[in-house]
Amino acid sequence: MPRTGRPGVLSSVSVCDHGPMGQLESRAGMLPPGQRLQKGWPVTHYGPVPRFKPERWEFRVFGATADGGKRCWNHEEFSALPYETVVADLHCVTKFSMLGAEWGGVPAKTIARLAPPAEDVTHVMVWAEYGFSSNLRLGDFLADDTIFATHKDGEPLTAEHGFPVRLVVPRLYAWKGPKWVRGVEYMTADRRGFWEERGYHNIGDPWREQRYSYQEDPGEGPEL
Ligand SMILES: Nc1nc2c(c(=O)[nH]1)N[C@H]1C(S)=C(S)[C@@H](COP(=O)(O)O)O[C@H]1N2
Ligand SMILES: [Mo]
Repeated sequence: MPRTGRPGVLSSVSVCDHGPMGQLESRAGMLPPGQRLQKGWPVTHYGPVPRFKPERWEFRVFGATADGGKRCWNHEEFSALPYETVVADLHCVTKFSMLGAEWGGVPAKTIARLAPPAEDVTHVMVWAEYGFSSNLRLGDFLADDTIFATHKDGEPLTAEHGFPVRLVVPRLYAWKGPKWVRGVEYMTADRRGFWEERGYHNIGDPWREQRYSYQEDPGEGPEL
């Protein structure tokens, strides 16, 4: 895979802008502008770590589905879904980045294949325990490297990192990847999630440094 910079070195990424759906593969292992490399893996989230209750847990796809119904997987069923891995970086808006983790789990596009969205779906809301949520454009959700991760570097996630399932969206800031995911809502119009309502950018592309909602251009997010 060709690389235009050394891993962990901030180079002229801002001039190689391929647009909102850009060629992010070529940027793997590089630091977006304003980010610094983090050794180890810090824990960052709002609120308490939920306790996993296997008998009550389900992963639910709802909203504007193609057939109008809902789709649920219990933990056993979810664990049996086709497992894939993605090597990808995680960029926190508080400016640390973790590079080169191997995430294992179920690609979001697999979920969308098993529980397809209606034709007019434009966005998804990913829901987590305690009502945490984050909204994504359907294109970011369906990107090849967007994955509902159950494992990192071959080990099951720990509770504080999102066990049993967290979303990883390597092309966006890490708040767009809820830990402790419980569901996906297909939407025919955009709506802001938890951090997007509280001052963070509706799209959150780290390569464009889309950190805060005041940076949004017209049309990049629903009115606040
Ligand atoms: N449910 C939930 N998921 C969340 C958050 C949160 O507050 N709640 N914070 C996000 C943010 S801001 C970051 S940087 C990453 C951090 O993941 P980590 O703690 O595994 O490093 O989780 C994201 N997922
Ligand atoms: Mo973050």
